[in-house]
Amino acid sequence: MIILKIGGSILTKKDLAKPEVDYENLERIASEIEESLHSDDLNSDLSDGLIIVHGAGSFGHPPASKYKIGESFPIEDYPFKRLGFAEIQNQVKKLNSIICDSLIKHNIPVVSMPPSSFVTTVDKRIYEFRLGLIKKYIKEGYVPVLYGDIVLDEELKMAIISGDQILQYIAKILKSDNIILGTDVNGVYTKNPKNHKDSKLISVLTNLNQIEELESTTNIDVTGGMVGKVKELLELANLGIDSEIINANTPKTIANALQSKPVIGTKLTSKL
Ligand code: IP8
Repeated sequence: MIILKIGGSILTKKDLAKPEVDYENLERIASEIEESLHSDDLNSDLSDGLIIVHGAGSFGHPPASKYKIGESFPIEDYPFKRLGFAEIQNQVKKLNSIICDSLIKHNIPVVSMPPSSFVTTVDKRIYEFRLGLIKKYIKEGYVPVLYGDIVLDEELKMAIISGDQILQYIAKILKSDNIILGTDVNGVYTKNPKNHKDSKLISVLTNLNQIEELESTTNIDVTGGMVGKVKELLELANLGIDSEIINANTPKTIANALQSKPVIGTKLTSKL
């Protein structure tokens, strides 16, 4: 089985304050997934099923930061925070609906699974999760689509869960060994490639010490940008589950990765 995460920075115009879909990227990626699922030499990992997880981009991060989700608050602020919850949940659901529209147009039998309806967290980490239902959909030939969302938290009342945490959780339980993260850069660099010309792409990443500067991405990202992703994926690597970070902005990269063809990127592993 393959778990594919598509970053919010690919599917939305993430640096803009207002929510806006990047329709060009969405259309291209949907057609790359369609081509891969219907290719004649379908690789065995893909024939075992596909789960898509997407980020929230400009639909989720700006309101999550505006409402300071994840910080503790006095109880009299709860009505305001609840409205924030509603607004964020509604925004990311809208993005998910647009993404699913495009995937359906490309003949992909998606089933949208909003995490806020079946996931809870304790101190921002997943606690309850209805994985059995996802497994059933996969068995029936559907492609479940999950996304970064806002959920109930036992301690903080509400928390943001990133698509990366969802991906990590599912991969861990299903012991999936084909995990692909499509981002807007070629992989993990020694320094943020957007700010440092002398940064180098790390082709195999086994630990955080290989990264010289652990700064977050420049755009508003409440879930930690590339550093957040790397931490989730290294945790998987330590359990023997490898993954790769690739550039979903480069045409054909998602298609090639889904079809197990070589692509430029960073492999996260504990095996040298
Ligand atoms: O874009 C964040 O998910 P991510 C979810 O995968 C929200 O980090 C609601 C900001």
